[in-house]
Amino acid sequence: RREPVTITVTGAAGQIGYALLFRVAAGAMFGPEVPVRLRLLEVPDALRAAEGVILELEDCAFPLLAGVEVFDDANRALDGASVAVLVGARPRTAGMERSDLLAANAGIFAPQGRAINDHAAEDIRVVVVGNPANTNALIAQSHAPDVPAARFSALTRLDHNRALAQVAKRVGIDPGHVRRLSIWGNHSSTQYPDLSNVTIDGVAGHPRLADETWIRDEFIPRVAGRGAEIIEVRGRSSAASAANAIIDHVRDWAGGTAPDDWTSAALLSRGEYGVPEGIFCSFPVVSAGQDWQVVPDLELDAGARKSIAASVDEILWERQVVQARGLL
Ligand code: NAX
Repeated sequence: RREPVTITVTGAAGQIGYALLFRVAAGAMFGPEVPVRLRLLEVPDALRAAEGVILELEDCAFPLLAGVEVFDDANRALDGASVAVLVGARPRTAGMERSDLLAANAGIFAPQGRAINDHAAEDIRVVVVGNPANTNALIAQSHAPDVPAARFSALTRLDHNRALAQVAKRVGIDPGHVRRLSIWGNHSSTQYPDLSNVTIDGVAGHPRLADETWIRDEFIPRVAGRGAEIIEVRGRSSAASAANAIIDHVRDWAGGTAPDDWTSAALLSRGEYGVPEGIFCSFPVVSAGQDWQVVPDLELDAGARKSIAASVDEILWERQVVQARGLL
């Protein structure tokens, strides 16, 4: 048996936390050989609810769960963390401006970034889930100057998985046959799900995926609007599918992506594909078990460039709001 991996989850008493923690404790992130130690972070008002989740984790008698503790202090929760899943965020409430939402979240992600800088393990990997995820990731990363920027990411794997599922349905196969799909831009309704490189069983150019009208009027709005659709149908926002995407993201980052495939994650841009430096943007990415790498040299036609630019503009606007308020 190997040494336990320390995983910090914030917002642990929330609905994503409830869908995530039991699977992580069962070994879904690091496999059946690797014990996990969970450190949970919650706001004081939700500590008791988080303690209830811990009681249930205990009652599962998971053989891989080497320990679980809850804190209301980010420095302690992130102490020794090799993985930080930052889920807890300030939700948008009625009458709240988007700019106020950005500012409220900066107040959460700045101290968490500092806590990661000062207390996390050498091999820390951070995935920001709480919305607005791209900008929250930028705030956390910018408060962790001693941690390589490549250790920070924001989650767009749920968008990626949603898109894989829609493609599989369209073609009439299982999602496991679909590869090389890309989510570009912001984790928001402006994202650009890109089918131009998709292969089905290794073959590009499937005729059912070449229908521009379907892509524009059905596929893209379906994927970009899926979060809203889930709320409308289920009555609550996505939780189990978000937890599943978090597990896929960390598993592929630490364990590596499949040789003939890639996935999507939002990373700090270094200017790839003309995306301005210094914002978190979703790209097609691979991992060999170390850092994420943006897939190089993909062809983007004029329409794709325009769609990506529109989403990038939204990320730039978000950055400008937090910058103007002195939060970066
Ligand atoms: P919930 O409201 O069920 O849970 C959030 C939890 O975070 C609450 O228990 C709250 O007490 C806690 N929290 C708030 N501030 C905190 C802080 N400063 N430190 C620690 N904990 C704190 O929301 P849930 O449905 O779990 O969603 C959480 C976040 O994920 C939301 O921001 C949501 O928008 C975002 N999502 C992001 C997705 C993505 O793909 N990137 C998809 C799913 C989800 O919508």
